[in-house]
Amino acid sequence: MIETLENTTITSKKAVFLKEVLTGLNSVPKTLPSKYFYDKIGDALFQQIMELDEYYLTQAEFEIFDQQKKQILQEFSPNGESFNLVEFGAGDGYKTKVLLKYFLSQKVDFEYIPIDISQNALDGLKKTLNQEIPDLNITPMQGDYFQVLDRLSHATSKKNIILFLGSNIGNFSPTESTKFLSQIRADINMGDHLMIGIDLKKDPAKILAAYNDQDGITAEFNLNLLHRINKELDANFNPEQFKHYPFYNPITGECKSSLISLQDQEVKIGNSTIHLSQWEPIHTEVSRKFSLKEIHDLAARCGFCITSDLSDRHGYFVDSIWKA
Ligand code: AVJ
Repeated sequence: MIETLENTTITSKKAVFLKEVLTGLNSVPKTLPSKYFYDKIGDALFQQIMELDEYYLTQAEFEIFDQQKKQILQEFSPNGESFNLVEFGAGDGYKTKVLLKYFLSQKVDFEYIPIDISQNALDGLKKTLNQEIPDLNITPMQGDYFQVLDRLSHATSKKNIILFLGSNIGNFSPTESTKFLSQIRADINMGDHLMIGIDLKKDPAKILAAYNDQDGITAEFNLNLLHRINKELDANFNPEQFKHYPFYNPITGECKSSLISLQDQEVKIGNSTIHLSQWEPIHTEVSRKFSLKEIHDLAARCGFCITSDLSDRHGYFVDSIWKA
């Protein structure tokens, strides 16, 4: 019985994946959804990306936490009140750990609630944190961000602090970000906080290098999408016939990644056949960069007040603290 249920879930997940891939590849221009980057191999490649010199985002946000953790705690808990620390898409916790350790050293009473769609990621995170920070009160929650948030804001009178780090907001279109952040605003209580990490507009060369590293890790990360489709959807992409090509538009702030077809080719996916012309792009990801003014407008549009903008010494990145 259980097996049947599980199989149904697996089958329908696969059906959704297939449908989204075919819809994207039948669009003009062709697109593939970036959320499918993150299978086991994609997770590991992103891990490697975060360690690259060119990928300044991680170091910048790490520096902000390391240098300004005292101020962050002061904003979250001015009178030492306890809170829930809810993180959306926690990943490996590399940056968050700085805050967790500091808060504990200051004897703050808080519960860390990482939320992720992937139970696998959460299990790994819980295991590492239990080893590294045994005193931490951690309650991972698997599921949709908003289900969990809704449960929390109704279940406790405790203050909620939401973390949405790493410039993950950059993957959303302007409409999607407004919708997502307004929904957070609607689900939390007066006085709750959101700390959002956002990559800033800067020298276009610096941005492009972050998405086109020397070692070709980002290229591998982008091409892994084709490998994954081959494995999971019975397709026959030849990844060698595609070139990773990122480009940055300083006006919109969009850094877009694409895969360019190196020749005329046909690809079979399940029962469908897709034609690609030579030099035809498949758009795979947007990583949008913001000006401070755009961040302030976004906060206002979604019903938040900004209480502070914390930046690294180069001014590459900002962790913006918003209050409901
Ligand atoms: C995890 C979505 C923030 O857009 O910078 C890194 C993903 N893509 N290199 C980003 C990514 C290519 C990353 N985010």
